[in-house]
Amino acid sequence: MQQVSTLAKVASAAPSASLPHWGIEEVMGLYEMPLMDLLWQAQGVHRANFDANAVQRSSLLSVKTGGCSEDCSYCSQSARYDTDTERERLMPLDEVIAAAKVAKDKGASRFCMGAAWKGPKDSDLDRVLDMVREVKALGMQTCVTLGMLKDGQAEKLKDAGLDYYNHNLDTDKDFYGQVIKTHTHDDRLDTLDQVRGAGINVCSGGIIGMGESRKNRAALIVQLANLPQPPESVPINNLVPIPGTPMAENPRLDPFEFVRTIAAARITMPRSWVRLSAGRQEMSDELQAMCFLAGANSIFYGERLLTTGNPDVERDEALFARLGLKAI
Ligand code: SAM
Ligand code: DTB
Ligand code: SF4
Repeated sequence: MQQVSTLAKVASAAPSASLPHWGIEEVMGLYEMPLMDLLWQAQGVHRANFDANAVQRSSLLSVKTGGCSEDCSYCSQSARYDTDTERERLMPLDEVIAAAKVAKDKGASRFCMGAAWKGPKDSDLDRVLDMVREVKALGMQTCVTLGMLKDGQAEKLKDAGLDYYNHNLDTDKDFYGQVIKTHTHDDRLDTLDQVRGAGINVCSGGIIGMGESRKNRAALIVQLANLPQPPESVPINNLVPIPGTPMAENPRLDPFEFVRTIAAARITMPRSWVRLSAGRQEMSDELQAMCFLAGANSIFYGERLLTTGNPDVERDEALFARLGLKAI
């Protein structure tokens, strides 16, 4: 019975159909499928909605680093943990533009600027608005991730030309309090509402490998897929364990569980870009290829994420060539 209803939903993932509501048991059912069947199903959904050989590339820049008031247990930038990350003030505009030009020349289509804030002060937001305008003027898509937004801030970002706002649900609502105590899952949802209301594309996903259960992972996927409108972009991050944080010694997740999470995101959010995000540096080329087969069609591109490393451009170019992937 379970299998029948899931298959019907997958069939309804055709580009023109309205999107169904997902239940936790159904998504658990996806996770429990034999891996080859799951990949087959995910690949079918992927091909019905996207060019299966095209991968979008976004470059990241940390424009304000460290010293964050929040206590996210995975994060190198929280002021509460003794990590190697050096604090840096909000970057001058010219340095941001220079970095965006380099990213564009290397082949990134989107430039994402991240700030270690609980949320931006209006005076800081004004400086970020200039960054958005100038990056947009280079002909790149723009994305920022600045934390929680107050009334009116999303509209200002929209007016400056922002294409995407990244704000991850990060983990299942039921597990959230074990990872973060300084704000709530509902706070995150409020900001997503503001972003959506301002007409900005939503980028929202999560991190796995934080000690959550499979059911927590499935619940995160359900919570993302059942948003009033699914995010246009869904980053799936594998925990990068950061020395000094409470998650420094977390055991590594089975890589196939990561692949299953990508497939579950692809099947439940058929028209969203699913991004194979943090943790790629530690992945083999073969594991990354399996993630693309599971329906990932976007990556972070360039040597750095925010404070940690990412595969270098030469390695990614070689991987794209070996797999016959085209960059978009
Ligand atoms: N402060 C803002 C916020 O929390 O939304 C923006 C920056 S925050 C670093 C952006 C996202 O990076 C987090 O929501 C989390 O999903 C991801 N992230 C941070 N540290 C990570 C880590 N060690 N491993 C994997 N993902 C991580
Ligand atoms: C997202 O989901 N992953 C990116 C981006 N959005 C901002 C950040 C990953 C950060 C990994 C750890 C670090 O470099 O500090
Ligand atoms: Fe701050 Fe964002 Fe890191 Fe949380 S994830 S500590 S809000 S920078």
